Amino acid sequence: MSVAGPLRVGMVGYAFMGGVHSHAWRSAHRFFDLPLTPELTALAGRNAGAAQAAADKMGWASVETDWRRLIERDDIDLIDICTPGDTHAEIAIAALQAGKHVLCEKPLANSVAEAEQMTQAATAAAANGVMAMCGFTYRRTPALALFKQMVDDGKVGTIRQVRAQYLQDWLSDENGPLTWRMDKEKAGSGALGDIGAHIIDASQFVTGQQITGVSAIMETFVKERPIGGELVGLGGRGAVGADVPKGPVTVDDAALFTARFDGGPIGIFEATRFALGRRNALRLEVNGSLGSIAFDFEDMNTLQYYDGTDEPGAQGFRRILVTEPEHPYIAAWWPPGHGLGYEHGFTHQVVDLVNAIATGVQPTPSFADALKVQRVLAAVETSAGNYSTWEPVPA
Ligand code: SOE
Repeated sequence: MSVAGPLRVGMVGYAFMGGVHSHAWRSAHRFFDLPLTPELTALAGRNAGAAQAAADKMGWASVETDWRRLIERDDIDLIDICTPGDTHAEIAIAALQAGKHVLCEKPLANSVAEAEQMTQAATAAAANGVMAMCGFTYRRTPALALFKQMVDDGKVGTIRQVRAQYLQDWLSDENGPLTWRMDKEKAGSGALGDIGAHIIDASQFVTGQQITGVSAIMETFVKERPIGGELVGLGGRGAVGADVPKGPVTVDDAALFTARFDGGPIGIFEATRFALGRRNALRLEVNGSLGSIAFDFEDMNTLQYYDGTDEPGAQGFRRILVTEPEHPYIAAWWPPGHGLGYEHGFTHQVVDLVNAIATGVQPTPSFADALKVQRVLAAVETSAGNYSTWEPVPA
C-alpha cells in the first residue's frame, strides 16, 4: 500500500457516476502503487440530507451543498465532476482557474463553444502544472487498451474500416419515466452524446486517427414520457404507467452515421438506447490489410483477433482472454482468468490521472481530445438535421 502524500478530492454529484467514481477513488491505491494517495475529502450536492446519506455510504469525509464551496476550500486539490452536461463548463472552468485539477465526466460539454472554453482554461492551467482529463473510461478497459497496443504494433496493418456500435436498451419501454437524460437543455443530446461519444472516442483512440466528416440520421422513437415515478437503474425499468402526465423528450433515442478518418479508413457508427436485449454492448471492430480486431463490452475480458497472415486452413478469429499479467493494468489484479468488471476502467482512470498529476505529464484524454469528440457530435447533429448531407468535422 502506498504511503505517499494525499490527493484531496472534492466530487460534485453522487448518482450512478458518483458511485463508480467514489469506488475508484477509494480503491485505486489499494491495488496500484501511487505517488499520491486519494482522499475522499468532500462531496457536493444541493440536497443536504441526500448528499450526506450518499457521502456516508460512499465514504466521503464531509459535504457541501454548493459546488463553489469545494473550489473555495484549500484542503481540496482536485474537483471530480459527475453532474449532467449543462454544469460541466461552469464548474470545470472555475476549478481550473482556482488551481484545482479536474476530472470531468463525458461528454465534455453540451456544445462545441463550451468545450472550446473549457479547453482554453485547461491549456492555461496546464502551464501551472494543473491537469484536466475527460472521463472516457472505456479506454482503460484492459481489452480495449490491448486493442490499441495491437493496432500500434501493426497487427492489423493498414486500417481500412472501422465498425463501432454502442447498444443499450433501457429506454425501450415507452412508459419509462422522463429524466434529465432526455432533456436537451441538461444533457446536450441523447444516445448520441451519452454513448455515441464513447465510441467516437474509442475509435479515435485505437486508430490514432481523427474523424474528418460524417453523414448521419437520428431518431426519437418515443416523443413524450411520463413525469415522475420511481427511477430504477437508468430509468428504463419501473415504468410509471400511461395515466400520469407526460413531458416531451427533446433528445435523440438513436443516432447512426458513416464517417471518414484522416488516415483513410471509412467507419460506420450506431448509438442507441432501443436495442432491446443489448444491455451495454460497446462494440468496436477494425479491419486492416493484415488482420482484424473486435471488442464487445458485454464480453469485456476478451478480444477477438484475426491474423490474416496465419497459414491457409488454420485461419480464424482467436479469442484472447485479456487477464494475463502481460496485459494492460492486469498485473495489479487477480490471477489469470479471474476477470475484471465495469468499475475497473474507472479505477484505472484514477491510477493514470494520479500518476499524470504527480509527474506533471498531461493525462489523456485531455480536454483538447474531448473537444475533438464534441466537434464530431456537433457535425452528426448538423448532418442529421440537414437530410444526412456530408458534414466536415473541423480539424
Ligand atoms: C448511460 O447510458 C451510461 O451510464 C453512460 O452515461 C455511461 O457513460 C456508460 O458508461 C454506461 O451507460
